[in-house]
Amino acid sequence: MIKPEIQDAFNKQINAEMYSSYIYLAMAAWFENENLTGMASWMKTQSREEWGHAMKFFEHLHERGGRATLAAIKAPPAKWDSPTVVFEEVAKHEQQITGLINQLVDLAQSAKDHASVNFLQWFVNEQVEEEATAADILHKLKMINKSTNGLFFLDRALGERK
Ligand code: OFO
Repeated sequence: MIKPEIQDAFNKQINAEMYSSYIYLAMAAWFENENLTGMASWMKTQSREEWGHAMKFFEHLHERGGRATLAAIKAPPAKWDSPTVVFEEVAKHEQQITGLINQLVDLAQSAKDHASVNFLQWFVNEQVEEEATAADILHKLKMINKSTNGLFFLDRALGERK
């Protein structure tokens, strides 16, 4: 049976992952409006992945005899000044999520909840990838600066994400 303090913290993380899904969907809508359909498609995939992250916590809670409780999801922003600003926010957001995951690991370790420590390792690894991907796209956007050609090719490349 999962301890109440771990259950509470995991329920908060479900909300944080749902917010991630929501903000990336909002970014997808912004990119659609900017006719950057490759970036919109990348964001929709990212949004679905985040929903999947929330579901991993949901399933873990129920497998351990706990219960997922769902809270209201805060409204994300609706517009950004440029693709670079969007990806700056993605990078910052993922760093915050990494911080939350690390806090969960600390909590699970101090509660001696080995199953949760083990479960959280997937997220520790995932965050390394998430931060690296966001930094890489941001770096490319800064390299191409205001080149329309560069943006066109980056948009096409991001649209190839499965
Ligand atoms: Fe972006 O990794 Fe979950 O939130």
